[in-house]
Amino acid sequence: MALLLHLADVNEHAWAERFRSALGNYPVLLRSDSYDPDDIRYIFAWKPSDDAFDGFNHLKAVLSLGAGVDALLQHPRLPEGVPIVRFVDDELTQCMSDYVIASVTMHQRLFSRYAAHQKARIWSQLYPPPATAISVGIMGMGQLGVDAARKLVMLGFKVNGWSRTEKHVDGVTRYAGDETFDAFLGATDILVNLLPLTADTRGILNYATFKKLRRGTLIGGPVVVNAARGGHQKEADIIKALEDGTLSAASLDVFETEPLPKDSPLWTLENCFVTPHIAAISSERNGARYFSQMLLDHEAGKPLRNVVDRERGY
Ligand code: NDP
Ligand code: OXD
Repeated sequence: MALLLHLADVNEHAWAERFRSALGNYPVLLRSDSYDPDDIRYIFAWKPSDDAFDGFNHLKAVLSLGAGVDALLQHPRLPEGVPIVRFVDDELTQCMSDYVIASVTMHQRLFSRYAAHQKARIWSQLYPPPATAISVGIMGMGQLGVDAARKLVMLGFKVNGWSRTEKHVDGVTRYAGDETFDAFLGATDILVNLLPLTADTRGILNYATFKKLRRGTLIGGPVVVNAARGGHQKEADIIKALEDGTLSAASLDVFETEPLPKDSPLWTLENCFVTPHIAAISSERNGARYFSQMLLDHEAGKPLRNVVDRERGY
């Protein structure tokens, strides 16, 4: 019995050390170690290569370092029938809410305009509307969306939440299903994307979507904040919307191609705020603790938690 780590572009050794101290005698292996594939019961994965799961016939679960599992679900040889457990963590949720609140309040206070004015030495007193006049629409009312929604309500914003099924959150206006999408957009000044990337949600941040957002409340026009996946956004459409005023600004943490190519116009558009996919990263300390406890519980006969629904795609 053993746990195998299969991690790309993160510090595999640091994760292994954390897992070893949390798992005690339970073996933790790296791909560079020698082992019998039949001994591997769990694979802890991040951006696994195409052959990552080949030859492992006794897997009990795949553990996803990321909260989002879109890349894992698109893996060409993901073993059928093996449960996938995703990362759910209070600190990660807090970090995402921090990012959302920072972005929303920045746009509500028109800081992107003032940054441009400062550069041009323009003294122009635009009075931002109060938070209570602004509607934030959150797409995706799951682990992350609900927390961000609650915190924005506490700050005084009007909050709309859109999900697949109805979600009740105090102070949040609910919208559920495709048939409510246009009404949700029409009641939203600042659109925040916290959806999982699935066949249904790919490309949802497009020009037609932006055109349906509410105008007239936020000076300059509506704003988009994407902290979920680059596959949700059509970057050509975002650029067009930022240039023609359909959107007054955007905050983007994720991109169609990551790292964002050097020649992308998104880098230099004055009303576009780029961060390098850091809205909420999985901490080694919490991740190793969470998955180690899950693994030990499962070995003791308890059910796995936060198992991904492969059919639904999240
Ligand atoms: P959850 O699975 O907890 O929540 C997903 C939400 O999206 C649910 O409310 C679900 O509806 C809703 N949803 C799914 N499909 C649709 C649809 N077709 N139409 C309307 N609503 C839909 O996910 P999390 O909140 O944990 O995470 C969301 C995403 O955030 C992740 O998948 C990941 O891509 C991204 N992420 C980004 C990070 C970053 O650093 N940038 C860090 C961590 C996560 P319902 O409630 O009805 O099921
Ligand atoms: C995640 C991410 O899905 O970091 O956890 O994007």
